[in-house]
Amino acid sequence: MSQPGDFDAVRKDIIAVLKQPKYDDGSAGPVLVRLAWHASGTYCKETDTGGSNGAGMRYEAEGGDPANAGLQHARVFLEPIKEKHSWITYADLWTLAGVVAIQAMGGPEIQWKPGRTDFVDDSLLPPRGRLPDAAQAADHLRHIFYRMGFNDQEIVALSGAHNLGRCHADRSGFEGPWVNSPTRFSNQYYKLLLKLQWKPKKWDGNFQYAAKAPGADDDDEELMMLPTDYALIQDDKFRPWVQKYAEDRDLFFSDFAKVFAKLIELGVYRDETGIARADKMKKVPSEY
Ligand code: DDH
Repeated sequence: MSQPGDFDAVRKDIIAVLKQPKYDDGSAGPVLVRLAWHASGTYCKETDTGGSNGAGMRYEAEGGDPANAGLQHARVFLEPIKEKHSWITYADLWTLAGVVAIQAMGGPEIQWKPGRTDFVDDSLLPPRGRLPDAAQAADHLRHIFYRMGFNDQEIVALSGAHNLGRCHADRSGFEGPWVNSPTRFSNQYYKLLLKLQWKPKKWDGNFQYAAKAPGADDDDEELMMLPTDYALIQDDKFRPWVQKYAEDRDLFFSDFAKVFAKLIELGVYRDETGIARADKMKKVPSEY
C-alpha cells in the first residue's frame, strides 16, 4: 500500500512488472501500450463518448470486443499493482502503464495526468467496432482516427507504436513482429516500411505483408506489416510523414509523445478538484 496519490510508487511497480522472461519477447511493455491505446481509442468526437475514463474494458461489452482479444494479459500483469495501490483507478493505471512502458523501453517521456474514474454504466460504454480493422486501408484509417479528432500527421505518428510488440495469430489472426527489436522503442518501423520488399505472406491466415530483415538467416523470424501499416506508404498524404519519421528520430519521438498524450486524454474532462467525473460523461446515443 502506498499513500493515495503516490504515483511514483505506482510507476516503480509498473517498471518492475515489465520484465517477463517467459512472455512473448520477454517484456509486458508492448501489450501494456496496446491496453492504454485501446482503452482510449474508442473516443468519438461528434458524440463526445468513449475514451479511457471509466475503464469500460472491465466489462464484457467492451472487454469482449474481438478487437481487444489478448488484452486480458495486460490487465493480469497490472492486477497485483492495483491490489497493492488500491486507491488508483483502473482507468488511470492502464493509461499510466502505457506511458511508463514506452519510456522504459527507450521511448520519449509522455505527459500523463491522473483523475480518471472507474464508474461506468452500460449506457456509457462505447459500442464495439470503434477500433481500427487491420485488414483495411487509408480511407478506413481516416474514418477511424478523424472520428477521434486526429489528423494525417498524427495518424502516422501514432502508428509508430508498431515499433513495439507483435501480432498473435490466436488474438488478431495476424502473426509476427514489425521490427527486429520489438521491446525497444525506435523509428525502425518507418525505415523498414520504406526499405524492405514487402510481399504478401504465403500462409492460410489473414492477408498481411512479410519480408526478411536485412542480413537475416533462413530460420530467422520474418517481419510483418498489416494492410493498414502498408497503407501509410501507399497514400500520398501519409507517405511524406513516414519519410520524415524514418529520417528524423527526434522529430518522431517528440511528435509521438504529443500525440500519445492527446490520445490518453480523449474524453477525460476534469472538474476543479482534478477528478474526471463520471457524471460528466455523455450517454452513447442509441443510433450509434
Ligand atoms: Fe496496433 N495492432 N493497430 N497500434 N498495436 C496490434 C498490436 C499492437 C492496429 C492493429 C493491431 C495502433 C494502431 C493500430 C500496438 C499499438 C498501437 C495488433 C496485433 C493488431 C492487429 C494484436 C495481436 O495479435 O496481439 C491497427 C489496424 C492500427 C491502426 O489502424 C492504425 C496504435 C495507434 C497504437 C498505439 O499504441 C498508439 C502495440 C503496442 C501492439 C503490440 C501488442 C503486443 O501484444 O505485442
